Amino acid sequence: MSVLFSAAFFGACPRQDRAPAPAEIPDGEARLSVLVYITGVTAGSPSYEMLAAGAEEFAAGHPAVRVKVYEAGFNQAEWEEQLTSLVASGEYDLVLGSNPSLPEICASVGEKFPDQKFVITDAMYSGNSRICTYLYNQYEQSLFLGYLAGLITTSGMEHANGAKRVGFIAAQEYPLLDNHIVPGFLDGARRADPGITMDFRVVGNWYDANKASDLASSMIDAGSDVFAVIAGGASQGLVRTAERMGAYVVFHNTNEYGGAPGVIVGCGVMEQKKLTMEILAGALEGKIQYGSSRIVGVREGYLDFISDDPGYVEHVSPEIREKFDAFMDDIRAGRIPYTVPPL
Ligand code: RBF
Repeated sequence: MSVLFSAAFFGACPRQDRAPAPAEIPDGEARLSVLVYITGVTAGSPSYEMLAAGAEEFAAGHPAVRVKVYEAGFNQAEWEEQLTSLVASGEYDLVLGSNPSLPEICASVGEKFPDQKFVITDAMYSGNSRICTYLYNQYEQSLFLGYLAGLITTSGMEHANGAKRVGFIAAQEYPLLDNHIVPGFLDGARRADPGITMDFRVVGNWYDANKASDLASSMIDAGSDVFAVIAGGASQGLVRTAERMGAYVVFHNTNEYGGAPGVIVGCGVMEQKKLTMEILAGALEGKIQYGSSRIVGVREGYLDFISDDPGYVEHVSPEIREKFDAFMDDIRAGRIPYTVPPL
């Protein structure tokens, strides 16, 4: 995929069932049984938390919908086998998940169970009649968070040093991270100042906050003063170290300002809960377009920056906010040209 976006484009498992008594189901409303397949652990990973919350909220408002949330745990080698046995039960009309690596697993499971349907967010896969995907335009979110990081690292804000260096801590490398999230962040930072460099390091898993903390500490010593992090539960290690040593963090996907005021100084938002509820509404009405994939970003209403939180307003200098708010307005209006690399 290579699209110019300037104009118009484009473990163990706690189980939670919503099994309403048949009498509650309105006449004519189809029943829908949904497996929410969490590829990891829900707690600490906002994209999973929002997926589960959206599905449960939808089920709470629709007696005909039954939702089971299954946490597959961190052993990625087990995911396909676990999903296969869940699907083999024949209990679920729909498997709902959120992970770039899931479509391939679903395609393989679907070959054995041809009637199974899958909707996966945070992924791109088309041409399989059992699978529908929605990809968040993470290049775009990383672009604006990177721009904010670039403005801060080159500023006179309290913890900004003279090194013009930003840090990026990732749990693991995968195509969406390597091709969209990291390049978008660097692109954004360099729009603030082309001389900015980036220190990129990998934790090795999605839970080891101590390792993330050690990495952050050595990165701060090496000059990074503003960080991005895509590391699920491990992210908290960076946040605590940035708090202790004096550095800033911009956060993808969720409002984390309150977790470390004055340290987390910029948060994007991913409307995963909204999208989840829309998907289930579509599934209930039989309107999901299996085989298709859709990309959703700021202009489509699924990504944005949270600019009205005290964590931003009270802790980022007025000069930076003025520049960044103007940039966000341009992003929202489609006035910032950029090219999304192939995945
Ligand atoms: N993101 C999380 O927040 N927590 C996770 O445990 C997690 N596990 C992942 C495992 C794999 C194999 C891949 C490819 C991605 C994972 N992600 C996880 C990343 C997530 O899907 C998403 O890309 C990022 O959260 C950025 O939006």
